[in-house]
Formats: sequence, C-alpha cells, structure tokens
Amino acid sequence: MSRQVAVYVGDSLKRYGFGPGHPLNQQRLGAFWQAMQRSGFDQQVIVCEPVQAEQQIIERFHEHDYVERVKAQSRLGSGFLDYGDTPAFPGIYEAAATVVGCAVDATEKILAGTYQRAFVPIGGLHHARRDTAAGFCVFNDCGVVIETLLKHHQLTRIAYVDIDAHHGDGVFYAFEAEPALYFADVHEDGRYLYPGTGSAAEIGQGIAKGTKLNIPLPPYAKNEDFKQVWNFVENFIVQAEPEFIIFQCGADSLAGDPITHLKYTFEAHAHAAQRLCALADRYCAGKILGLGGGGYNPENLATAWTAVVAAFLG
Ligand code: ZLS
Ligand code: ZN
Repeated sequence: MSRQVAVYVGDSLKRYGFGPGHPLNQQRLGAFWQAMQRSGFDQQVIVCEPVQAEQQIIERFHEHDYVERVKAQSRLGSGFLDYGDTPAFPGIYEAAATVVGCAVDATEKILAGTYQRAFVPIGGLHHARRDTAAGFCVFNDCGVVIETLLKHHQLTRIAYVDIDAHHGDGVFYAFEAEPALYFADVHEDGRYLYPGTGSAAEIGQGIAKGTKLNIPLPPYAKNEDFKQVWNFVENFIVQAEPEFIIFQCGADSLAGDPITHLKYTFEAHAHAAQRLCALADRYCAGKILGLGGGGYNPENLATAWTAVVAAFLG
C-alpha cells in the first residue's frame, strides 16, 4: 500500500469564495498553495484535479428541495442562502458541489488504497444543515463524507475531529443520535462567537450518548490550553477505535484571525495532525482525510494547513 498524500488544488475549487469584502474569499487557496511551493511540499504530494459531485451524492446528506434551491439561486446569482453570511453568486452551485466532489473523491481513493491520506483545503464546511446553508457553508462536505462511509461502505466507527474556532454544529446536530460517529470538537465557546453551540454538556442523544465530545475554550486560549485538552480528544479516539478519521483543521483558531478570539499558533495544528496520524496508523491503516475549514488570515491558513500536510507526509 502506498503512503502517499493527495492534495486537491485547482481553479474550480478556488471558485468557492464570496468576493474580496468577505472573510471567505478566493485568495485563500492561492495563499495555501504558495506556502506549499515555498516549502517544497508541493513536490512531495500527489496534486489532484478537483471534481464536481453529482447531485445524488450531495443528496446523501442534503434534502433534495434544498439542493434545488441552491441551483436556482446559483442561476440567479444574487440574494443570500442564509441570514446574511452566505451570499449567492453565479456558479455557486458548481463551486459548492466541487468542494463535496473533492472530499468524496478523496474518501473513495483512501478507502481503495490509492493513497493513504488526503487534504482538501477548501473543505470542512461544517455549518451547513441538511436543509439550509449557514455560516459561509453551502454544502456540508463533512456530512456527505460521513453518510458515504456509513451507508455506502458500512463503517461502524468513524472519528470526526474538528479544531476550527467555530463549533461544527452542522455535523454535530445531523449525527447527534448516530452512535457510529465519534465526534470531537475543540472550539471557542459561544459567549462572543458564532454559532454559540457546543457546550460540554452536549454529549449525544439516545443510543449515541457518549459518542460526542465538545470542548469549548474561553476566548484568548493558547497552544498550552489546546494541548492540555487535546489529551481528552486523544483518549476519546483511542476508546472509539475508529476505522476512518476525518480532521477538520480550521485555521481561524490562530492568533491574528480577524473574526475569532483564539490565540493558537500553527503548532497546535501540527500537534493535532501528528497525533491523529499516529492514531490513524494504529487503528485504521493510516486512513485520514484532512479538510481545511475556516481561517481568514491568509498567512495563518497557509502555515497551519502546510503544517498539517507536513504531518501527513510524516
Ligand atoms: O466555521 O456571527 C455570525 C452571524 C451574524 C453576524 C454577521 N451577519 C452578517 C450575519 C449574522 C450572526 N456569523 C459568523 C459566521 C462565521 C462562519 C465561520 C465558518 C467556519 O470558519 C467554517 C468555514 C460571522 N463571523 C464573521 C462574519 N460572520 C462576517 C464578517 C464580515 C462580513 C462581511 C461579509 C459578510 C457580511 C459583511 C460578513 C460576515
Ligand atoms: Zn471557523
């Protein structure tokens, strides 16, 4: 089996962006790839051309009527898909479907053994719900990947680890009662930050009680605070014994992000990625999918995501 790492980059993925005045703009992919080139890692990874997901794949997670609504707004090219964070633009359907396409393609190839690990920089759109967009997220690629692993590959133990500053509410509430999804999320608490959910008391519903771990940190938390709680995440993954790990590594938890208040450095991301790779090697033959998530300071996202790819390379 090859130990190679795939990274998805290309213009069709770059199109997922809301314009120059928006935190989630089209400059982000370029900032990441430039850092990859500066460090020479671009030569060590398999560069994958982005692919657009078929509608039926998106509908593994999303409701048909919602997907049709995104298509209609995409043709119109104006208005909002939520309450003011997620503006429609012409071609937004194709751009959002491409994020899903890359995440699902990566998942299938990891499962097939084509490569062991993959990173999708614009993926990790963890706020979208089955029936609506939310917080810059049109289609929830994480949710589509989880449904794919559950329903199409019959996995029974999947780990989803999310270190974006914002709570992964779209993933959490969609799978709150699903015992096969072991969900761990370290995020800034909701006192000043969207979406305001993810208290430590939210541990899952019904038979899924205990399969969810939410760790809210106070604003201004640093690397040391992160590393301290990371031990809980690690113990949680160890007892889950996952068959596949999904890592949403949002870089908006670094100091200098314009819309959050956490104060990590890229070392938090490097630490999490290294430790998750070791767990992936132990439990799931190395199978780990990295999804970029947020990050609205270009230098931060470039260093944090490059550190994740470096850890994936070993
Ligand atoms: O996790 O805080 C909010 C919600 C609002 C305030 C902003 N207005 C526009 C809508 C209502 C309460 N939303 C957050 C969403 C954060 C999404 C993070 C995504 C992720 O990192 C995963 C990819 C928010 N924070 C900051 C903004 N929105 C925001 C800042 C500046 C602007 C410009 C463009 C748009 C409107 C003006 C906008 C949003
Ligand atoms: Zn975020």
